[in-house]
Amino acid sequence: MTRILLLGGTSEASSLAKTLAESGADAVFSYAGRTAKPVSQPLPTRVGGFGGVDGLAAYLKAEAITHVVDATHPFAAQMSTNAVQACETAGVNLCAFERPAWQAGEGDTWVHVGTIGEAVDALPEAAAQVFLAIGKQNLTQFAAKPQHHYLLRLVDEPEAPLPLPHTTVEIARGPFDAVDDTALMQRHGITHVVAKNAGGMGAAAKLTAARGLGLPVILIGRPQVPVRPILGSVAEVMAWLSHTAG
Ligand code: 3Y8
Ligand code: NAP
Repeated sequence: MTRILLLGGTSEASSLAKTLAESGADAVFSYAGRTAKPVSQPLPTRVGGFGGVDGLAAYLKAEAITHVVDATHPFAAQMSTNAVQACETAGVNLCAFERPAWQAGEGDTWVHVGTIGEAVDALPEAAAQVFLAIGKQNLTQFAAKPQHHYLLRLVDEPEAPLPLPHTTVEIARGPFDAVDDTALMQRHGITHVVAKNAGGMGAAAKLTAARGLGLPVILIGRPQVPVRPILGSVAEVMAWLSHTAG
């Protein structure tokens, strides 16, 4: 009997959840609990970590999970790594459902970097207006360049003081729109954009806006995760589930 754990937190996970619910699949949706009010899902939903690899392996056994679909964000490298190890231990089928990385197009001025630290190094010495659209978890390293004014877009109001001296905080949850992002970046006189190569549509608006405004984008490459099958559409995941059933 197929029972699915869907590791969520992305637009892909939400679209898969809808199809699974419509098909009457026995599935559980999982959030990390990173945001105050995550978007509700049409599946039974659990929130919070599993307690590392062992905790996830124990959960898979206790819940008689037969398939894990890792539809977490390409930068959720710890979750993806844990899923590979836990599914191996528990003998559970695993696939990733992931969107491809963004590719530069005509008119894009992208500076590719490998880490957050390299993104900080890629910022100029002279004070600039930086749209730091990477969320809340990786801000501290930018304190090495306090001379810039940082426009931060966060999902929730920050609970603790921010680690940067000059900031403007925009509270918003994507997916975002290029027209709105263009107006936002013009309003704040943005000169540089820093982004993760998330891929997908939900966060691409700022790249389109940067292209239109002729601004450079410092683009952080994806972290390494262990090899596992990667599918690119809801249809492929549904086919994988039926091919590996039983
Ligand atoms: C908690 C669930 C859906 C999913 C929507 C996608 C699109 C909108 C764009 C910018 C970039 C960023 C950030 C972003 C986007 C989607 C998707 C996506 C980027 C929610 C969500 C959770 C999170 C966690 C949050 C991180 C942060 C990253 C903001 C829900 C809204 C910057 C990633 O405050 C925090 O601690 C936020 C943490 C991880 C990255 C970071 O390191 O700070 N996402 N985002 C999930 C959980 O608890 O398991 O609250 O409803 C989901 C979405 N965020 O269902 O339609 O699919 O990517 N999320 C990035 O790409 O760089 C914003 O501002 O331009
Ligand atoms: P991460 O660094 O890879 O994971 C850290 C820990 O958070 C994991 O070890 C696990 O805790 C827990 N966790 C992560 N995702 C989970 C999930 N879907 N369900 C249950 N526990 C989860 O993860 P992250 O980058 O903080 O991402 C957290 C969530 O935000 C994920 O759902 C991800 O899809 C979403 N998201 C992240 C980004 C991003 O830029 N990182 C962007 C958009 C959405 P235990 O070890 O205790 O099991």
